[in-house]
Amino acid sequence: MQPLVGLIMGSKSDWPTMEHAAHMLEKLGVAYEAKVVSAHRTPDLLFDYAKTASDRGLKVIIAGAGGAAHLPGMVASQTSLPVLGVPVQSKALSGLDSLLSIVQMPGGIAVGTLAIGNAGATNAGLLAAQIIGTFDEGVRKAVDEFRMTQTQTILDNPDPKEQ
Ligand code: RP5
Repeated sequence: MQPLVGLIMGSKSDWPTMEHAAHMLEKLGVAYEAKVVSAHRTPDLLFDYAKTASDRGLKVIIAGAGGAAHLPGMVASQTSLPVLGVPVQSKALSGLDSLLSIVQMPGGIAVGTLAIGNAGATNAGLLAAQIIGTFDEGVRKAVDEFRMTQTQTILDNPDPKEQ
């Protein structure tokens, strides 16, 4: 299947976080490609990836990085596709460095910044699916069903002492 979402990250060490985005995309039936693309270690690859993304059929890019996390912003500078940034939780500063690096974009180049860590990666997958769902009926239905199931699961199990 033609990938619609590009799931990129600065390092293989980001995968335990970013796989949460992958799981959500898989759950919702969204075709994606996953790749390590580093702003600092492979800058030429970053430019090539971002510049060719739209022509290759991608509709959304999810970019996760930690520390001095320039990847989402630099990708956004090279493509008009929507870019969702996931701040990976760093060891030294618990991801606050990643968050601030990603969220504080100058006006004129947009990155949609998610929460630090696993929840942010999960929601990046969900938000990407919601964007794809604006033109793909099957994905839109999968998102609606996911949300209904989530709600019903809580309504069916309201006792916090029970598993
Ligand atoms: C960033 O530096 C990566 O996104 C990663 O979160 C962080 C550390 O990378 P490694 O040293 O673990 O490869 O570019």
